Amino acid sequence: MYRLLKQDKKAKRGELHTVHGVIQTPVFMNVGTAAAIKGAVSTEDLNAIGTQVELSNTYHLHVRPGDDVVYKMGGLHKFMVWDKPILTDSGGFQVFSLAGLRKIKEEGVYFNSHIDGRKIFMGPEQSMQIQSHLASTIAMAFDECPSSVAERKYVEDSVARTTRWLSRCKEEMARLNSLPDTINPRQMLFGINQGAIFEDIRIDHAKEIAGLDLDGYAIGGLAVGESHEEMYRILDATVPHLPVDKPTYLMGVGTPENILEGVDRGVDFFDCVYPTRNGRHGHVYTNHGKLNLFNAKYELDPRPLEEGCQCPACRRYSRAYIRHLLKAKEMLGMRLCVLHNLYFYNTMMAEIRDAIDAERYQEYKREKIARMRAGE
Ligand code: PRF
Ligand code: ZN
Repeated sequence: MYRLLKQDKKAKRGELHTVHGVIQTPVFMNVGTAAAIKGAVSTEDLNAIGTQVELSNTYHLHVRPGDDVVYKMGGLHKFMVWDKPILTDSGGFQVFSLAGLRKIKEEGVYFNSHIDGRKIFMGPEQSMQIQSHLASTIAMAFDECPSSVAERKYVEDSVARTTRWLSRCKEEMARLNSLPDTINPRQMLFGINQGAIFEDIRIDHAKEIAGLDLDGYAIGGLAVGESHEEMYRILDATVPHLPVDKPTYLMGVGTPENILEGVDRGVDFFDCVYPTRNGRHGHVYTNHGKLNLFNAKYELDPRPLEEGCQCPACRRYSRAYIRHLLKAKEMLGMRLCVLHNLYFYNTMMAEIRDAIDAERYQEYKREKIARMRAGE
């Protein structure tokens, strides 16, 4: 159940009540694709850096270790020892971005596993069954994410199919939630809006799925190659047609600035691999822009990654030491950068919530972006 606590212009401050606890929104979900945050980050670490929700992927866990293994181990929460909310993405997007040869049919998608090439079929029912086995807090509907340059006719047909798939997801989820041996019988379902960069298709689709009374609504198919301005234009057009009394989730977004702009347009949930992926490459986020620790100017820099940061890396270690670890390919180097980056994102979300509470979101956003753009 979502409670809208406050609105500051279009920015929403809310709470999503789940069987695994309450999520304060706006929130950034920390990405652990294969039930692990890349960079040797444990679930104890996640608790220490302010993580509210972890995100994993249906497709990856189905391929390895297999959702039957996770189910037999009591579900993802027990398996990875994380008792707070988990959102699982449906597999749709990952099949399109990762899998080899694939064929899209009305019943679902035929594709080859990116691990061993084995033939797999996934449709809305299979995706719901796998996510029910994983027993995540929130399951995502099975969708198709058309390319940002797809032609209008292709997008129209694809969105119509995604809508039919959504009805099948809803029906299957209701059936699974009523079975006696389902681990999480109160699993939530979020629908996904698509329509590439065609505003009218987006709006029609948003209106259509808004009537299905789902637990939340995602906007998919963005941050797939279009410009930031195009993404903001689609958000401006689409979000007003999604229910304000349900959470809105912008999938796979983005940079700190993208998140600040998304919140400004009414988005509650975000996820992105940037903080983890960039951290593993020695790129760290700060209030004064992004630093590349491989830069020679940090060789003798005794300062923490960010002055005043309370993350596990900045409380002890210098830029010079972390730079050395990265150059020596020591795992600790990556780990510290990832912890700092996730802490930076999670802390920014807490600042965003405070700013909306205090009705000074515009001012906060303007200042934060200006500071990050100004650099060191
Ligand atoms: N659909 C799904 N997952 C996603 C996306 C999508 O369109 C995106 C697009 N940015 C990221 N993750 N199911
Ligand atoms: Zn830090």
